[in-house]
Amino acid sequence: MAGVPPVIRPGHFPTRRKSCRSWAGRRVVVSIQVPKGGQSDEKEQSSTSTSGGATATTAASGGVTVTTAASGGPTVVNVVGGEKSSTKYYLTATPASVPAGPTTFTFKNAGTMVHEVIVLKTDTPADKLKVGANHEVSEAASVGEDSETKPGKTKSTTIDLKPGKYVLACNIERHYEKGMFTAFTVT
Ligand SMILES: [Cu+2]
Repeated sequence: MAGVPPVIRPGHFPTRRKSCRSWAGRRVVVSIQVPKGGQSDEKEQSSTSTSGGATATTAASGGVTVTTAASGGPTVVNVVGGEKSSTKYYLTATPASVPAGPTTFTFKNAGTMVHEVIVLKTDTPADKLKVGANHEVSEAASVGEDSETKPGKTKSTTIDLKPGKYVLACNIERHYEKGMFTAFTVT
């Protein structure tokens, strides 16, 4: 019987002391800020992840790509180019055939030197273009290009393509001769 009161008293005193400190002490501010801060953080995180799940991610990954994907208009052609060796360069286009209309050529320079992509509208086979003394092909038939792009970089251009046969080529000196071209078709 004698042990019961002492147990209860200590329990009440700490409670009262906390209450008193809450009103009179500065520590109250700290104890209140912690739970509120935790709640607000959770709300911010959930709202950010919800809204950013699709929209923010797409926007951050590529401003140019977002425009084309969101509008649903231009067909996107991914062009990749670089060097296989010092004498053999390459250029690929995916897809290699698209329907007529606005087309975005996104060129990724996967090589170690500057490259470009010229879009030539010509019936001449991709590997039969005439090369000048300057080791470049004529750009008279060009309908657009992703100009000189540094290694690892990407450039995009949108061109309203008409049906026909095309050749994509890098026209930096000697690059076409080293195989930096590919056939392309618009239907
Ligand atoms: Cu090149």
